[in-house]
Amino acid sequence: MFCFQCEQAVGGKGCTKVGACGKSATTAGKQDELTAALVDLALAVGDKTPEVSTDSLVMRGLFATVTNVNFDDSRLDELLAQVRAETRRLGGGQDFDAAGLWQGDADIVSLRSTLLFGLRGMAAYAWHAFVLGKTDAAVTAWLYKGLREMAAEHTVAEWLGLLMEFGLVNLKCMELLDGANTGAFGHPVPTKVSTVIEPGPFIIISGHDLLDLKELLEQTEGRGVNVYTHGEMLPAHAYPGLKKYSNLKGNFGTAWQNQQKEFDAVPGAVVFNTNCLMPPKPSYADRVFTSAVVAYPGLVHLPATDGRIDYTPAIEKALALGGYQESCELTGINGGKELTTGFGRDAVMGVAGAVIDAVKSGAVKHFLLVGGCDGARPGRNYYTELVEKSPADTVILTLACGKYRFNDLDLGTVGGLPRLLDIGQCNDAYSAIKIALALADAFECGVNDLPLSLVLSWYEQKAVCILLTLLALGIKNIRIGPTLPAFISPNVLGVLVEQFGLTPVGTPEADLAAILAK
Ligand code: SF4
Ligand code: SF3
Repeated sequence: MFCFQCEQAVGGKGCTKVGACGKSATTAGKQDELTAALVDLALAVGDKTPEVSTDSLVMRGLFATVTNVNFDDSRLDELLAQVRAETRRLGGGQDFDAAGLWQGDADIVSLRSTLLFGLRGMAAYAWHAFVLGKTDAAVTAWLYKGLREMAAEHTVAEWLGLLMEFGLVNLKCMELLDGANTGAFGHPVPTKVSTVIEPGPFIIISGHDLLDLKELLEQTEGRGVNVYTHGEMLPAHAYPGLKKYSNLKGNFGTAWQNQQKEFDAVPGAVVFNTNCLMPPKPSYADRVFTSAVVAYPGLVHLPATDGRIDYTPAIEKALALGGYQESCELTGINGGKELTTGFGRDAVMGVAGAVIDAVKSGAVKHFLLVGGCDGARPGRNYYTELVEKSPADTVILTLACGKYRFNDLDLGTVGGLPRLLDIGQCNDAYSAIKIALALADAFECGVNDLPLSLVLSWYEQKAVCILLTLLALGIKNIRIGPTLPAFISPNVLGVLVEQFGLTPVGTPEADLAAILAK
């Protein structure tokens, strides 16, 4: 096997025997085959407009190869058979060799892989919008185009051009998902989220798919089963269309990489509807359920009819386990008990006047966007320390699961605003971009001239597509860590540093000093 798509790539180079994520060599091989089959399908589609069922297949096929999503070979076989059948129906063949994905000149492999991983991330976002009935022709068309490029020869300059084109398409995709989520559930409103687990049966839901959560809330309502969010589901509490359910209680645990510890012998059921699923420990494997694109051998996969998930097995498990006897007080990783979320673009722009006044009066000197994916590496304490050490006249904007490094800290207020503003999930990077553009507008300058610095953490392929969007928008001097992607070759890194000022994170003290001197 060879896989180097996430931040856990062994030795900072790649996983070759077994994935650090728990993916087997067989599964990795099947994911490569599936990717190659998707390239063949895209070639067979050519410039025709495919059917919606083909679009859905391409999104699910790409999504199934994202880190910590699908570990189940039989489901990958099913997808592979569907993709090949559709390719044959369109008159195509099995031409693209999976081995070709990771071979060739180091810089070309680097650039081509970056595009492929970005495409996988975007497919996940496109899928979430698709299940809410929203598609964008340019986004869907680019999924096919991007796949076709895997089989094409390009110069370094041409690959870089494609990455920038893709970054702008991914912005459209995040806009599409923003519209789908806010259209279905309203605009997020600032909301305090409890970390106390009440007595009685409960289900924990982890992932990014808000529609799946809504269906779980409907199916558990009146059944005596409470629902708690986990990981990237936390921002769901802020949506009016979801917070109205009285059985949506609070948030359980922290970011994905702590799940094997936090779910140990948990007396409730756990449902994963997207990444990040880790191989479950025996102490809780019997109570973990997967849905939609997520799958793991031996775990019950929730059945679905016309996309509507039947949560009965999880509900029955939660009722049988019975939950905690007494209230269970959990905390964040720093011991804090209160989480606040819901500072999406609508909420922040609603107080734009106060934000602008706070900057003009000098109460707020700098905005730090500290966000992205969390992970297991010890160096990720950097993000906690950076936020803890940032001065009282800074506002911290955050999003995605990296927020769990500091979202239980009490950072107080500045200029009448909370100092820590959780914008939402990783895809709400769209909201962050809108907020930055609105600030630039208000101060009549470019985003790069604002007192705003981006310090990002990355783990998997959704972060790759978001980074490409930020670069395509011309946003410069982004700091990225905790380590650089294994798939970025030294020469490609050189280009990113030179053209975009992309910088690896250093120490919290040195980085803060440099940022605040801006
Ligand atoms: Fe390794 Fe990450 Fe690939 Fe898993 S997804 S095999 S940890 S590089
Ligand atoms: Fe987290 Fe997996 Fe990336 Fe959506 S849940 S941000 S890592």
